[in-house]
Amino acid sequence: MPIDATQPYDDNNIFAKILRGEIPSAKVYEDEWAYAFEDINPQAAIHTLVIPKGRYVSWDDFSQHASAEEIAGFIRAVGEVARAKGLVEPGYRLLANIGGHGHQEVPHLHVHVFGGHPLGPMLL
Ligand code: IU
Repeated sequence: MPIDATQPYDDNNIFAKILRGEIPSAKVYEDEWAYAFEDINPQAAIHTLVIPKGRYVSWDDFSQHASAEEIAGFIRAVGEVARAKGLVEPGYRLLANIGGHGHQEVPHLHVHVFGGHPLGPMLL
């Protein structure tokens, strides 16, 4: 079920539990600002999720309330993940779903990193 992106942050959401190490995840990258792990239900050969360490429900929440340092750190981390996965030369795709129409299912901001083969035109 998609979430309401205007809801307050829920510390019991599954990605909060992954960040706290309460639920295992296949870690790809971590720094001060972000944590990245393999999507449990991959939609491409490479499908990694990057999440900010801060408590942000969605892109809307993050873009309004995160500090400039957090925003810069998170965006740099997404680039680091793509480089760590060897995706820069062949290319890759980033996606963030936001709220109901965006079909966001987990209420902690995440950016999907897709790659590993030609992805074709973007389909909704
Ligand atoms: P969405 O953008 O909120 O729709 O994407 C949620 C993603 O989180 C989706 O690709 C799931 O496969 C993925 N995921 C996960 O990797 N581990 C989990 O425990 C759960 C969802 I729940």
